Amino acid sequence: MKTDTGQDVRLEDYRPTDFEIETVDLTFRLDPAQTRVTSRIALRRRSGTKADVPLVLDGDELNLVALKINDVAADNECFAATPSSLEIRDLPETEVFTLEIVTEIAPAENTKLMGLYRSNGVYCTQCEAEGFRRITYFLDRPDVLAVFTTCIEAPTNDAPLLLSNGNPGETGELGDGWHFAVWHDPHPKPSYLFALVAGDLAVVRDWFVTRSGKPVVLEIYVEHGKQIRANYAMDALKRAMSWDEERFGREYDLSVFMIVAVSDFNMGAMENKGLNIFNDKYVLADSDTATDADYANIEAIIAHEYFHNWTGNRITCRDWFQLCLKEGLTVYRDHEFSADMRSRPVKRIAEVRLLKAHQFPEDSGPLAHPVRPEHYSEINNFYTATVYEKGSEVVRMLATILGPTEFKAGLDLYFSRHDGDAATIEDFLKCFEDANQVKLTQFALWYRQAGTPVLTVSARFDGRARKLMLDIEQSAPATPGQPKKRPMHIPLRFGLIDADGAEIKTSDIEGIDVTGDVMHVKRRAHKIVISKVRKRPVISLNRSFSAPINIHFEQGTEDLFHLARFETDAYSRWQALNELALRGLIAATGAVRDDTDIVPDEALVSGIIASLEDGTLEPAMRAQAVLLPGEADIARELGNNIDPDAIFEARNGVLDIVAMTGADAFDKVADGFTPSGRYTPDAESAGKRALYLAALDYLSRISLPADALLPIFRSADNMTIMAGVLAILAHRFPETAAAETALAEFELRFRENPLVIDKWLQIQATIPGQATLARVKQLMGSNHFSIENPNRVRALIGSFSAGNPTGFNRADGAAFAFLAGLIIELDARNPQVAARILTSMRSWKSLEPVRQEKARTALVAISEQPSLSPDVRDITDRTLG
Ligand code: 0A1
Ligand code: ZN
Repeated sequence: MKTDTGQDVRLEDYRPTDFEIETVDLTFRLDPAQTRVTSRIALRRRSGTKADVPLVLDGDELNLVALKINDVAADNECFAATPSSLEIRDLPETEVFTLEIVTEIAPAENTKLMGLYRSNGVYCTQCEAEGFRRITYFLDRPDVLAVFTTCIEAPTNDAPLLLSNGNPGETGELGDGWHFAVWHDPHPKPSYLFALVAGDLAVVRDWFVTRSGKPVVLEIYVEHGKQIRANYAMDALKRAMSWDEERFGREYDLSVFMIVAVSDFNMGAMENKGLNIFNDKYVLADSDTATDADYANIEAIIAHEYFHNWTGNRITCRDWFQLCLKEGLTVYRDHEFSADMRSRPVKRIAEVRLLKAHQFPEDSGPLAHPVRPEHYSEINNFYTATVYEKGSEVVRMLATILGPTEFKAGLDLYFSRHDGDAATIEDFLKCFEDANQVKLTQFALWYRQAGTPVLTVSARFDGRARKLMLDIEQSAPATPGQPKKRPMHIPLRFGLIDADGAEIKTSDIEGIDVTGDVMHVKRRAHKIVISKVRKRPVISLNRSFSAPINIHFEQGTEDLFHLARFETDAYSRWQALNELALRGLIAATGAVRDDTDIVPDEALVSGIIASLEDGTLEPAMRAQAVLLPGEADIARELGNNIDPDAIFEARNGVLDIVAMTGADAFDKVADGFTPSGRYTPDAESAGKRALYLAALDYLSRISLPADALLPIFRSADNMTIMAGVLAILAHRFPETAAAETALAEFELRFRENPLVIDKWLQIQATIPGQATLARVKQLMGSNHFSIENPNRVRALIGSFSAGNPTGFNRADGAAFAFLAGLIIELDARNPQVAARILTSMRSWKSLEPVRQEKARTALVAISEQPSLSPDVRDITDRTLG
């Protein structure tokens, strides 16, 4: 256990190390129970560091076997070793000296999956953020950059494959059935980017020639027999490599790029230099086992990790407070990549949905923190939607504010000025300032202030004077530790649409700076006058979601319908329809709680159906139009006193009405888009499948009973349709013979494929209603579940707690109590995953009082455990507030 338990680390306390590490020579003698790690490090005392300053290296659950200083065994008096640190006094007086540190670790017993561990018989590592210190004592922080050479020794039988970062070097036999391989990484890097893989894996090989003509061997390592399922990942990798050259001028810099898929992984994937390690869920795909969403995720994550080679590896972070420097920027890059590979507006809708579903609740609850936090007690808990997704939105806003050419100039300067550095957000912003002679002082607040800003807008049109008056006020809610906020620079894309649906050109705007179609909201209040507007326009605000904010604008439904029909920006058409639907769902929830009838807004219903039928729209867009806001969206909008059962009932009521009114249209779509021909994972085909499934989902409310869905499920020839129909069956007709039969057939067919079984677990965990808790408990007892595997835990427990509002928020609190028990059990094995799952309780204070009290009791039960990990302790304390 770490000794720095619960210690508050503060950004303001940052100071460089007293020593630098120039080179690291690692030798691993691999053994599941007793791996011996010999680390020779060449250190340099920084100028200004006094000779009597001790060297304190980080460790975590380490066991020191031997220590040499300048090749001489160290005297016991001159060092102190504990599992979490190695302090060396009486160092040589020379500026440069070497240490040789021998530690022993047990990869097979490493259940935290941080450091060196075993996954399905394969040795692998995860070192971000602080895993390297579980391998050897080191200055384990991102601003210590060293050149690594790694020698791996292992029994040839057990581990024919020996990989590490950089370029391959010498290999050979050692006798007694052992062999070795040496890897050298010429790029200085922080320890969190170190990686090692050893085992028996198959490889898929390809190549890429960079635009300056350098050949790169590409290798994806997977379990034997799964090679064919790595082809899509390889294709995505090659596309990402050329795209990064074209769009951002970034070329790859080693002769080999390797990806290894492992089945036990705490997160999605990891960008280790030259040797990315992936959760196999984000590598393996074929049409029988992967859905369209899986393909899209694989494409995005392969690209994300590859893009880190520049934004993260060549330029890394000075300290972990700067995590968004690499993550926000890299997410922005992968979003742009997917937008170019697929449909830009559909991708934007997906991004906004995700942001609102995960980041907005985080930003409005007890776990809210700035994109660049200023203190933390456990860094693992800061790999959040705020750092990643809002971090990406902040970069997007920078691009919007500056304009494409200026944004590119700033980014080019960043790449050239900071190549090889461990940089900060200030360094990043300075590049955009210097390249464009602008000041970004106010913009920088986006990194420092937590909470989703709110723009309150009112509009008045004076026909006589031909003036449109807009009053805009900005505010931001209080968040933990930040009661007051300063006004931020909010880039608000806007447009005015006339009665015929044409865009009104505006040239005469007072009260705010405008560039192109962007208003620069900077003050707390703006009184804006737009002149020369002949007729009353319909106002469209925050086009393409130019800023991650909430807008309070009492815009009439007529106007929203107008936008839903005529907005020229496709994303904004969806936004208008979605806003209307949300209003309808909120009204319906009120009706359910008041025990009155749900009165459908006819215009809304016909608007939804019109979008469904609109053949000029791409199918994916039509699917998005009928995919109404979810229960969580409604809850977020309501904000407090949430009764998930009422929301569920209301939403069902509205969907039933849409289904009945649009029965013919849904029938036509279901017929017209019935999949035929060979499956291909491209976005266009995926859009058609999404539309088909959306139609089936509606029809299942009226004319498509479970018995009719079963044959559709049985005849599906790809996983998208099969899992989609299975979910409709299980969720709409729970416990019917047809649903249970389909679930059983699915299990029988895929019982040997854990990634597919995850879908089976997830579908069941998200069956709405009280009864699901018992099912989850029963599934935990099945041989498909293992608390040791993070994917299984996320599929069953994570989907239940984060994706089943009625099942998880049972009024009797039984599911909260269940989760508390599980978190305590899981925490003892894998604190990082336990802490992450526990964040599903973050919005407990917005529940109605009875559920709220039950949730509090469960959180207190966790909190009262004496031996919680720092990870779970941190989340529990902050959640309880
Ligand atoms: N840097 C990775 C995310 C990551 C973070 C922590 C991990 O282990 C605790 C693993 C991966 C990324 O952004 O993809
Ligand atoms: Zn990342």
